[in-house]
Amino acid sequence: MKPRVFSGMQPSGNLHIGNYLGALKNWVRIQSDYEAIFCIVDMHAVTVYQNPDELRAKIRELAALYLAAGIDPKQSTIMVQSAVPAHAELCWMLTCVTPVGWLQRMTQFKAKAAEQETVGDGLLQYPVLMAADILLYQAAIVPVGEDQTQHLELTRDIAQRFNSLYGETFVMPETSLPSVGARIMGLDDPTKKMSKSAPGSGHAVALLDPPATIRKKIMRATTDSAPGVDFDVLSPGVANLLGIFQAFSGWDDAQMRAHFSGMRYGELKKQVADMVIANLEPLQKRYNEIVSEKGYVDAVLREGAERVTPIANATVELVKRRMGLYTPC
Ligand code: ATP
Ligand code: LTN
Repeated sequence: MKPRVFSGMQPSGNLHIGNYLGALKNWVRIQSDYEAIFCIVDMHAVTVYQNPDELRAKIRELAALYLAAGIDPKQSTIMVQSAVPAHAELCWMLTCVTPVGWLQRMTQFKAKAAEQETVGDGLLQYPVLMAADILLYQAAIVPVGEDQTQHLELTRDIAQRFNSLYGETFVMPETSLPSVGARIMGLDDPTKKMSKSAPGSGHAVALLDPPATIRKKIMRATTDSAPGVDFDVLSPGVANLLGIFQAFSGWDDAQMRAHFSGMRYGELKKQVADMVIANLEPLQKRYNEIVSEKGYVDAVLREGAERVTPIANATVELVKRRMGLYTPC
Protein backbone atom coordinates (compact mmCIF):
# COMPACT_ATOMS: atom_id res chain seq x y z
CA MET A 1 0.00 0.00 0.00
CA LYS A 2 1.25 3.52 -0.82
CA PRO A 3 1.83 5.90 2.13
CA ARG A 4 -0.82 8.56 2.51
CA VAL A 5 -0.38 12.27 1.81
CA PHE A 6 -2.77 14.96 3.02
CA SER A 7 -2.80 18.70 2.44
CA GLY A 8 -5.28 21.53 2.12
CA MET A 9 -5.89 25.16 1.27
CA GLN A 10 -8.45 27.68 2.43
CA PRO A 11 -11.10 28.77 -0.08
CA SER A 12 -10.62 32.43 0.81
CA GLY A 13 -9.13 35.14 -1.39
CA ASN A 14 -7.45 34.45 -4.72
CA LEU A 15 -4.91 31.67 -5.06
CA HIS A 16 -1.49 33.13 -5.91
CA ILE A 17 1.86 31.90 -7.19
CA GLY A 18 3.07 31.47 -3.59
CA ASN A 19 0.32 28.91 -2.97
CA TYR A 20 1.15 27.27 -6.27
CA LEU A 21 4.93 27.07 -5.84
CA GLY A 22 4.83 26.38 -2.09
CA ALA A 23 2.17 23.68 -2.21
CA LEU A 24 0.04 22.90 -5.25
CA LYS A 25 2.90 22.27 -7.69
CA ASN A 26 4.41 19.81 -5.21
CA TRP A 27 1.09 18.04 -4.77
CA VAL A 28 0.88 17.42 -8.50
CA ARG A 29 4.46 16.17 -8.60
CA ILE A 30 4.10 13.62 -5.79
CA GLN A 31 0.52 12.45 -6.31
CA SER A 32 1.47 9.30 -8.20
CA ASP A 33 3.83 8.10 -5.44
CA TYR A 34 1.26 8.32 -2.64
CA GLU A 35 -2.37 7.82 -1.81
CA ALA A 36 -3.16 11.50 -1.86
CA ILE A 37 -6.03 13.47 -0.33
CA PHE A 38 -6.28 17.18 -1.15
CA CYS A 39 -8.78 19.09 0.92
CA ILE A 40 -10.59 22.41 0.59
CA VAL A 41 -10.58 23.56 4.19
CA ASP A 42 -13.73 25.68 4.31
CA MET A 43 -14.08 25.35 8.10
CA HIS A 44 -10.64 26.92 8.46
CA ALA A 45 -11.70 29.77 6.19
CA VAL A 46 -14.63 30.70 8.49
CA THR A 47 -12.30 31.30 11.44
CA VAL A 48 -12.51 34.84 10.05
CA TYR A 49 -15.79 36.16 8.59
CA GLN A 50 -16.51 35.11 5.01
CA ASN A 51 -19.40 36.31 2.88
CA PRO A 52 -21.51 33.11 2.49
CA ASP A 53 -22.22 33.49 -1.25
CA GLU A 54 -18.58 34.25 -1.98
CA LEU A 55 -17.43 31.29 0.12
CA ARG A 56 -19.77 28.92 -1.75
CA ALA A 57 -18.29 30.10 -5.05
CA LYS A 58 -14.69 30.03 -3.78
CA ILE A 59 -14.98 26.37 -2.72
CA ARG A 60 -15.79 25.35 -6.29
CA GLU A 61 -13.20 27.74 -7.73
CA LEU A 62 -10.50 26.20 -5.55
CA ALA A 63 -11.52 22.67 -6.56
CA ALA A 64 -11.35 23.71 -10.23
CA LEU A 65 -7.88 25.20 -9.63
CA TYR A 66 -6.65 21.95 -8.05
CA LEU A 67 -7.86 20.14 -11.16
CA ALA A 68 -6.46 22.75 -13.56
CA ALA A 69 -3.05 22.57 -11.87
CA GLY A 70 -2.97 18.85 -12.60
CA ILE A 71 -4.46 17.00 -9.63
CA ASP A 72 -5.92 13.89 -11.24
CA PRO A 73 -9.20 12.96 -9.54
CA LYS A 74 -8.85 9.34 -10.65
CA GLN A 75 -5.56 9.05 -8.84
CA SER A 76 -6.04 11.49 -5.94
CA THR A 77 -9.00 12.51 -3.83
CA ILE A 78 -10.26 16.09 -3.84
CA MET A 79 -12.73 16.79 -1.03
CA VAL A 80 -14.30 19.55 1.05
CA GLN A 81 -13.62 19.52 4.79
CA SER A 82 -17.18 20.35 5.91
CA ALA A 83 -18.56 17.49 3.79
CA VAL A 84 -16.91 15.01 6.16
CA PRO A 85 -18.21 15.63 9.72
CA ALA A 86 -15.44 13.47 11.23
CA HIS A 87 -13.05 16.46 10.86
CA ALA A 88 -15.07 18.44 13.41
CA GLU A 89 -15.56 15.41 15.66
CA LEU A 90 -11.86 14.59 15.89
CA CYS A 91 -11.08 18.28 16.33
CA TRP A 92 -13.09 18.31 19.57
CA MET A 93 -11.33 15.23 20.92
CA LEU A 94 -7.93 16.73 20.14
CA THR A 95 -8.97 20.08 21.65
CA CYS A 96 -9.36 18.23 24.93
CA VAL A 97 -5.71 17.13 24.97
CA THR A 98 -4.24 20.45 23.76
CA PRO A 99 -2.97 22.97 26.31
CA VAL A 100 -4.20 26.46 25.48
CA GLY A 101 -0.65 27.84 25.90
CA TRP A 102 0.50 25.84 22.88
CA LEU A 103 -2.15 27.56 20.75
CA GLN A 104 -1.47 31.05 22.08
CA ARG A 105 2.17 30.69 21.02
CA MET A 106 1.37 30.10 17.32
CA THR A 107 2.75 32.95 15.21
CA GLN A 108 -0.13 32.79 12.72
CA PHE A 109 -2.62 33.11 15.58
CA LYS A 110 -0.76 36.09 17.01
CA ALA A 111 -0.62 37.82 13.61
CA LYS A 112 -4.26 37.17 12.70
CA ALA A 113 -5.55 37.97 16.19
CA ALA A 114 -3.79 41.35 16.01
CA GLU A 115 -5.85 42.19 12.89
CA GLN A 116 -9.24 41.48 14.58
CA GLU A 117 -11.24 43.59 17.00
CA THR A 118 -12.63 40.51 18.74
CA VAL A 119 -10.80 37.25 18.39
CA GLY A 120 -13.02 34.25 17.72
CA ASP A 121 -12.30 31.00 19.54
CA GLY A 122 -12.07 29.34 16.10
CA LEU A 123 -8.94 31.34 15.32
CA LEU A 124 -7.26 29.90 18.40
CA GLN A 125 -8.48 26.38 17.59
CA TYR A 126 -7.37 26.67 13.95
CA PRO A 127 -4.25 24.47 14.34
CA VAL A 128 -6.19 21.82 16.28
CA LEU A 129 -8.60 21.50 13.36
CA MET A 130 -5.57 21.25 11.07
CA ALA A 131 -4.14 18.48 13.27
CA ALA A 132 -7.51 16.70 13.04
CA ASP A 133 -7.46 16.95 9.22
CA ILE A 134 -4.08 15.24 9.08
CA LEU A 135 -4.42 12.68 11.89
CA LEU A 136 -7.87 11.60 10.73
CA TYR A 137 -6.25 10.01 7.69
CA GLN A 138 -3.06 8.86 9.44
CA ALA A 139 -1.16 10.86 6.80
CA ALA A 140 2.59 10.16 6.64
CA ILE A 141 3.49 13.24 4.58
CA VAL A 142 2.07 16.78 4.54
CA PRO A 143 3.30 18.96 1.64
CA VAL A 144 2.96 22.66 2.54
CA GLY A 145 4.74 25.99 2.30
CA GLU A 146 7.19 27.08 4.99
CA ASP A 147 4.65 29.16 6.94
CA GLN A 148 2.87 25.95 8.00
CA THR A 149 5.88 24.24 9.63
CA GLN A 150 4.97 25.50 13.10
CA HIS A 151 1.43 24.14 12.75
CA LEU A 152 2.85 20.78 11.73
CA GLU A 153 5.15 20.67 14.75
CA LEU A 154 2.09 21.31 16.87
CA THR A 155 0.23 18.51 15.06
CA ARG A 156 3.01 16.11 16.04
CA ASP A 157 2.96 17.40 19.64
CA ILE A 158 -0.80 16.85 19.85
CA ALA A 159 -0.48 13.36 18.33
CA GLN A 160 2.29 12.48 20.77
CA ARG A 161 0.32 13.73 23.73
CA PHE A 162 -2.74 11.76 22.68
CA ASN A 163 -0.64 8.62 22.11
CA SER A 164 1.00 8.90 25.52
CA LEU A 165 -2.33 9.48 27.30
CA TYR A 166 -4.41 6.87 25.48
CA GLY A 167 -1.95 4.50 23.77
CA GLU A 168 -0.44 4.42 20.26
CA THR A 169 -3.15 5.76 17.97
CA PHE A 170 -1.74 8.27 15.51
CA VAL A 171 0.98 8.11 12.87
CA MET A 172 3.50 10.99 13.18
CA PRO A 173 3.17 13.09 10.02
CA GLU A 174 6.23 14.54 8.32
CA THR A 175 6.42 18.00 6.78
CA SER A 176 7.42 18.16 3.12
CA LEU A 177 8.69 21.53 1.83
CA PRO A 178 9.70 22.26 -1.76
CA SER A 179 13.46 22.90 -2.16
CA VAL A 180 12.72 26.17 -3.99
CA GLY A 181 9.57 28.28 -3.56
CA ALA A 182 8.68 27.31 0.03
CA ARG A 183 8.31 31.00 0.92
CA ILE A 184 7.46 33.42 -1.89
CA MET A 185 7.44 37.03 -0.73
CA GLY A 186 5.10 39.90 -1.64
CA LEU A 187 6.10 41.74 -4.83
CA ASP A 188 5.35 45.12 -3.27
CA ASP A 189 7.05 44.29 0.02
CA PRO A 190 9.55 41.42 -0.19
CA THR A 191 9.95 41.34 3.58
CA LYS A 192 6.39 39.95 3.93
CA LYS A 193 5.13 36.54 2.78
CA MET A 194 2.92 36.67 -0.31
CA SER A 195 -0.54 36.20 1.14
CA LYS A 196 -4.11 35.86 -0.13
CA SER A 197 -5.46 38.16 2.51
CA ALA A 198 -2.91 40.98 2.10
CA PRO A 199 -4.30 44.19 0.61
CA GLY A 200 -2.77 45.98 -2.40
CA SER A 201 -3.05 45.18 -6.09
CA GLY A 202 0.72 44.89 -6.54
CA HIS A 203 1.25 42.34 -3.77
CA ALA A 204 0.51 38.95 -5.32
CA VAL A 205 0.22 37.39 -8.77
CA ALA A 206 -3.07 35.46 -8.74
CA LEU A 207 -3.20 32.20 -10.68
CA LEU A 208 -6.12 33.57 -12.71
CA ASP A 209 -4.61 37.01 -13.44
CA PRO A 210 -4.59 37.85 -17.17
CA PRO A 211 -1.08 37.94 -18.76
CA ALA A 212 -1.04 41.76 -18.99
CA THR A 213 -1.80 42.06 -15.26
CA ILE A 214 0.90 39.53 -14.38
CA ARG A 215 3.44 41.46 -16.44
CA LYS A 216 2.45 44.79 -14.90
CA LYS A 217 2.71 43.45 -11.34
CA ILE A 218 6.12 41.88 -11.92
CA MET A 219 7.54 44.92 -13.75
CA ARG A 220 6.54 47.04 -10.72
CA ALA A 221 8.04 44.67 -8.13
CA THR A 222 10.28 46.22 -5.49
CA THR A 223 14.02 45.69 -6.11
CA ASP A 224 16.92 47.95 -5.05
CA SER A 225 19.18 50.63 -6.48
CA ALA A 226 22.06 48.40 -7.68
CA PRO A 227 22.64 48.27 -11.45
CA GLY A 228 22.01 44.56 -11.85
CA VAL A 229 21.98 41.05 -10.36
CA ASP A 230 24.89 40.25 -8.02
CA PHE A 231 24.46 36.80 -6.45
CA ASP A 232 26.81 37.73 -3.58
CA VAL A 233 24.56 40.58 -2.36
CA LEU A 234 20.95 39.83 -3.23
CA SER A 235 18.34 42.15 -1.77
CA PRO A 236 15.05 40.48 -0.70
CA GLY A 237 13.15 41.73 -3.77
CA VAL A 238 15.71 40.48 -6.30
CA ALA A 239 16.14 37.17 -4.45
CA ASN A 240 12.36 36.75 -4.55
CA LEU A 241 12.16 37.34 -8.32
CA LEU A 242 14.99 34.88 -8.92
CA GLY A 243 13.28 32.36 -6.62
CA ILE A 244 10.03 32.68 -8.57
CA PHE A 245 11.88 32.09 -11.84
CA GLN A 246 13.83 29.14 -10.44
CA ALA A 247 10.76 27.47 -8.95
CA PHE A 248 8.81 27.73 -12.20
CA SER A 249 11.71 26.75 -14.48
CA GLY A 250 13.27 24.00 -12.36
CA TRP A 251 16.75 25.37 -13.16
CA ASP A 252 19.58 24.51 -10.75
CA ASP A 253 21.69 27.13 -8.93
CA ALA A 254 24.54 26.97 -11.47
CA GLN A 255 22.17 27.62 -14.38
CA MET A 256 20.61 30.53 -12.50
CA ARG A 257 24.00 32.14 -11.80
CA ALA A 258 25.28 31.66 -15.32
CA HIS A 259 22.16 33.14 -16.86
CA PHE A 260 21.30 36.02 -14.51
CA SER A 261 24.66 37.31 -13.15
CA GLY A 262 24.98 40.99 -14.01
CA MET A 263 21.58 41.20 -15.69
CA ARG A 264 19.78 44.54 -15.37
CA TYR A 265 16.61 44.45 -13.27
CA GLY A 266 14.36 45.53 -16.16
CA GLU A 267 15.48 42.50 -18.20
CA LEU A 268 15.28 40.20 -15.15
CA LYS A 269 11.68 41.25 -14.55
CA LYS A 270 10.78 40.75 -18.19
CA GLN A 271 12.16 37.20 -18.12
CA VAL A 272 10.42 36.41 -14.82
CA ALA A 273 7.12 37.69 -16.26
CA ASP A 274 7.58 35.58 -19.42
CA MET A 275 8.27 32.47 -17.31
CA VAL A 276 5.25 33.02 -15.01
CA ILE A 277 2.90 33.73 -17.94
CA ALA A 278 4.13 30.68 -19.90
CA ASN A 279 3.42 28.46 -16.88
CA LEU A 280 0.06 29.97 -15.94
CA GLU A 281 -1.47 30.18 -19.42
CA PRO A 282 -2.03 26.40 -19.80
CA LEU A 283 -3.40 26.23 -16.24
CA GLN A 284 -5.84 29.07 -16.99
CA LYS A 285 -6.96 27.38 -20.22
CA ARG A 286 -7.67 24.13 -18.36
CA TYR A 287 -9.46 26.07 -15.62
CA ASN A 288 -11.83 27.62 -18.17
CA GLU A 289 -12.54 24.23 -19.70
CA ILE A 290 -13.22 22.67 -16.28
CA VAL A 291 -15.65 25.37 -15.13
CA SER A 292 -17.52 25.28 -18.44
CA GLU A 293 -18.32 21.59 -17.91
CA LYS A 294 -21.48 21.90 -15.83
CA GLY A 295 -21.67 19.69 -12.75
CA TYR A 296 -18.15 18.29 -13.16
CA VAL A 297 -16.55 19.95 -10.13
CA ASP A 298 -19.47 19.04 -7.87
CA ALA A 299 -19.28 15.43 -9.04
CA VAL A 300 -15.56 15.30 -8.20
CA LEU A 301 -16.23 16.72 -4.73
CA ARG A 302 -19.12 14.35 -4.05
CA GLU A 303 -17.05 11.35 -5.03
CA GLY A 304 -14.11 12.61 -2.98
CA ALA A 305 -16.20 12.87 0.20
CA GLU A 306 -17.65 9.40 -0.39
CA ARG A 307 -14.20 7.91 -0.84
CA VAL A 308 -12.68 9.30 2.36
CA THR A 309 -15.66 9.14 4.75
CA PRO A 310 -15.09 5.46 5.71
CA ILE A 311 -11.39 6.16 6.49
CA ALA A 312 -12.27 9.22 8.57
CA ASN A 313 -15.08 7.46 10.44
CA ALA A 314 -12.82 4.51 11.27
CA THR A 315 -10.33 6.87 12.96
CA VAL A 316 -13.08 8.62 14.94
CA GLU A 317 -14.36 5.22 16.04
CA LEU A 318 -10.86 4.19 17.16
CA VAL A 319 -10.33 7.46 19.03
CA LYS A 320 -13.70 7.11 20.77
CA ARG A 321 -12.77 3.63 21.93
CA ARG A 322 -9.36 4.79 23.13
CA MET A 323 -10.89 7.66 25.10
CA GLY A 324 -13.77 5.62 26.51
CA LEU A 325 -16.44 7.64 24.72
CA TYR A 326 -19.71 5.89 23.95
CA THR A 327 -19.68 3.46 21.06
CA PRO A 328 -22.70 1.20 20.55
CA CYS A 329 -21.96 -2.50 21.19
P1 ATP B 1 -3.92 33.73 4.01
O1 ATP B 1 -3.00 34.86 3.71
O2 ATP B 1 -5.36 34.06 3.78
O3 ATP B 1 -3.65 33.07 5.32
P2 ATP B 1 -2.33 32.06 2.35
O4 ATP B 1 -1.95 32.76 1.11
O5 ATP B 1 -1.31 31.89 3.41
O6 ATP B 1 -3.66 32.65 2.91
P3 ATP B 1 -3.31 29.33 2.67
O7 ATP B 1 -4.60 28.80 2.18
O8 ATP B 1 -3.20 29.62 4.11
O9 ATP B 1 -2.89 30.64 1.88
O10 ATP B 1 -2.14 28.35 2.25
C1 ATP B 1 -2.23 27.33 1.31
C2 ATP B 1 -0.86 26.72 1.07
O11 ATP B 1 -0.02 27.65 0.40
C3 ATP B 1 -0.11 26.31 2.33
O12 ATP B 1 0.57 25.08 2.12
C4 ATP B 1 0.88 27.43 2.54
O13 ATP B 1 2.02 27.03 3.25
C5 ATP B 1 1.21 27.79 1.11
N1 ATP B 1 1.63 29.18 1.00
C6 ATP B 1 0.91 30.27 1.34
N2 ATP B 1 1.59 31.40 1.08
C7 ATP B 1 2.79 31.01 0.57
C8 ATP B 1 3.95 31.72 0.10
N3 ATP B 1 3.99 33.04 0.13
N4 ATP B 1 4.99 31.01 -0.36
C9 ATP B 1 4.96 29.66 -0.39
N5 ATP B 1 3.90 28.93 0.04
C10 ATP B 1 2.82 29.59 0.51
N1 LTN C 1 -3.50 25.87 7.64
C1 LTN C 1 -3.21 25.49 6.29
C2 LTN C 1 -4.37 24.86 5.58
C3 LTN C 1 -4.64 23.51 6.12
C4 LTN C 1 -3.82 22.37 5.98
C5 LTN C 1 -4.51 21.32 6.66
C6 LTN C 1 -2.61 22.12 5.34
C7 LTN C 1 -5.72 23.15 6.87
N2 LTN C 1 -5.64 21.83 7.19
C8 LTN C 1 -3.94 20.05 6.74
C9 LTN C 1 -2.07 20.85 5.43
C10 LTN C 1 -2.75 19.83 6.12
C11 LTN C 1 -2.77 26.71 5.53
O1 LTN C 1 -2.16 26.55 4.55
N3 LTN C 1 -3.09 27.87 5.93
